[in-house]
Amino acid sequence: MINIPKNVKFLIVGVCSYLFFNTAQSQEQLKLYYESPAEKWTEALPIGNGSLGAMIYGNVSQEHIQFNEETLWAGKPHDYAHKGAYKYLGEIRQLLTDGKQREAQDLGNKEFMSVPLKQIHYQPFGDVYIDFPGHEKYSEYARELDLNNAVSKVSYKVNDVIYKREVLSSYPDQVITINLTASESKALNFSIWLDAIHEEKQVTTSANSQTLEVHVKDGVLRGVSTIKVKTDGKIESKNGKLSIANASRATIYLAAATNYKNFKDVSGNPQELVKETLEKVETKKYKKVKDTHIKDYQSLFNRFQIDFGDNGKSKEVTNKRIFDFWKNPSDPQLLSLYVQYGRYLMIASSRPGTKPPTLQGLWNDKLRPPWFSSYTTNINLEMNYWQVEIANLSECHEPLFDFIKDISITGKNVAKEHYDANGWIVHHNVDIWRGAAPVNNANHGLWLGGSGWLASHIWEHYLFTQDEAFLREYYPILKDAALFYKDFLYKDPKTGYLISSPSNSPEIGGMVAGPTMDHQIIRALFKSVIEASTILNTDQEFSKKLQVMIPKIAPNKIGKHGQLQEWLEDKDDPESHHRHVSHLWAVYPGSEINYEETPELMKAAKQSLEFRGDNGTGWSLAWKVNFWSRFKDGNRAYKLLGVLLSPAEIPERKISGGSYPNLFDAHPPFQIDGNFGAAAGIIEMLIQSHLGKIELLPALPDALPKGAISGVVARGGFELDFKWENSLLQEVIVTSKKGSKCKLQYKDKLIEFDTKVGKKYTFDGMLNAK
Ligand code: FUC
Repeated sequence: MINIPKNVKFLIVGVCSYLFFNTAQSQEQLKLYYESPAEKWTEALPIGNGSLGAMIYGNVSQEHIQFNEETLWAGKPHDYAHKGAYKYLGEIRQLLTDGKQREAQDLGNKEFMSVPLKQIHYQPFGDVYIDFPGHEKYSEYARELDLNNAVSKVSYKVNDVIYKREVLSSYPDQVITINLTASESKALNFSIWLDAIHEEKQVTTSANSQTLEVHVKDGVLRGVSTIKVKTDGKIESKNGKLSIANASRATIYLAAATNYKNFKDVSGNPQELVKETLEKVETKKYKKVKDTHIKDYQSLFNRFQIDFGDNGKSKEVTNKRIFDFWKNPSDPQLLSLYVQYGRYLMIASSRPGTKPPTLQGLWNDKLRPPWFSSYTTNINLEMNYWQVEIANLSECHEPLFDFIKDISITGKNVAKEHYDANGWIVHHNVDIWRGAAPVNNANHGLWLGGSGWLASHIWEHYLFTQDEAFLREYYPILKDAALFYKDFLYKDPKTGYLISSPSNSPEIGGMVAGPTMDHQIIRALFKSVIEASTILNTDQEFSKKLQVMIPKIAPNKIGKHGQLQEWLEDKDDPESHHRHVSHLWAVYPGSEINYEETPELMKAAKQSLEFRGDNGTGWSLAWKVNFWSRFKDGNRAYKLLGVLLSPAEIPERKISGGSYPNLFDAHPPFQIDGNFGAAAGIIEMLIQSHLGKIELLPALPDALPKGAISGVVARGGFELDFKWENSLLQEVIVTSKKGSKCKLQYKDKLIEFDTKVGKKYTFDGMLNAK
């Protein structure tokens, strides 16, 4: 049990009386807890406001807060398209038709790749250090991240004085705020300074503030960050540090900005931006900033609750819980905490006006981060957003739509230069300069599904929100994604089907003609454009062309091992445990393959997943949780969660994937996609709405016999609250946001009813109206 000093009262925020949650306790326990400071970055606790993030170590005698601002990247505005690459398209296709994969890849690498071949890195920004002299010996240490209010806290005792730290990143005030207090007056003495691991850096100190300027090594971006100290003690500037003496409290505001304005423009003035931000906030008291922050955060966070019960383990230290879950996965509250942590991380890294979370979200401490900490679009970036609609954070989807707007511009140029096609195309990776051309190596970089997959998020957002104005705004981008494939699809000389060539099934098997995944994505995209054009009463001609093409696209096929074929040819290796399971895209996140319309394909897809096995990298495990949920096998999904929630760094586990002590997902190394993807997967066990109806508890695992969820969102514009006991539905309330017709299913019972905007409809566990 964590030893929290009796007189440390953690703020319990106004938990409203949720319909199904009399459990202030289940809310109160939405915390990551530790009894010792972080030794490693993956033990530190993340905070963020969408653009400004930090990792807090909680060391006692020297606090370390490593921070990021999302626009500090290497590189400069750049057009990555390979001019005239399209001239080689026909030859590459022919080589593939002739079975000459090696030659096709060689030609691809020589004439078809991005210029330059690689994209560029996301960068760390800086570090705040705080020295507390005399705090080497301490007791009653506690460290936590409270998901109820997005505040990270540290408390401990030195010589009977209780010291407390709170750190938050405020979206309304655009600052990281550090608040330090001592329980006795004048007992707070510390010195604070900024530093960075960039070679080119400069620190200037004034009476009560310090400014760090950094310049990235390989690029044009500059970052400026200022800390400003407010205290009842005495501030002195000495030896490049701000020293604070005889205080009982101090508040430090940190603002940061760069000269990045957008992917074409780096004329921003970070000094000015930082100054303006601080001028607005520095007159405010900490309490005001904190209250505003909590109100803003809770306006998103409190919309959704999930409760699987609590067997007491929620009071234990988080790293121990992860370890115990590996040995015995019976800690239901850890699963609800995991879902809420996914929502917390989304609110912290994707707010209107900010950039989407990268592979590491907002959080990166390395000049050369794994995989550039960029946006990988052959699974990772999309997975980041799988939970966002269902978990009632629809606004947090906005940064992805802004991103899509950007790449529909750079991708248009790539469509022309590489394929002589209209519309826009994005391959498997994108950086902040919105590179859309194929990178790294033609054997995996030349993958054609990126734009189609991203465009599906526009359609999904519409399906959940029924927001026609949004659909109208984004229809041209959705249409142009389809326009590219309309021009690009190629009649396979061997089979006569329309196929995607050249491409690959993400990262397995090299360059091929006609990977199954591409065709699934393209069909789904075409269908969404056809439906959108009907809803918006526009573009009937174009819609007809797509309707004619759909049946000509190479279909899903069942191969000799009973598997869903990953490729046009029946060449799947049943021994392959590759992390990507791309040909099951149509099971999840797509829906073309399902039990009702295509039971044989569903069976084959399940066979393919059996072959891939139950291990995998973090995101791969998360994808499998979603697959098994769609296969309605909750116990198998739960088994995968057991792997995902086991300790990442225990060598005797001998498998990859898992979770770090701060519950960050381990690829390994840390990648945030698994956090988001598994949060979505847990919800997918409880509710699914991809087949024109809402199905309740479609894949409930035996390990979660009792629970409740509220504020969960279904396609069609519905919000639901429901609970279950002894693994049976007890009650459900449907709130209609758009007045659509509702189809609701539980086990074999399906009901259908008309709804009115804003009205609630209550049913018992047999779906009888109450
Ligand atoms: C894809 C995956 C890797 C990793 C990388 C960032 O290339 O195949 O596993 O997640 O993205």
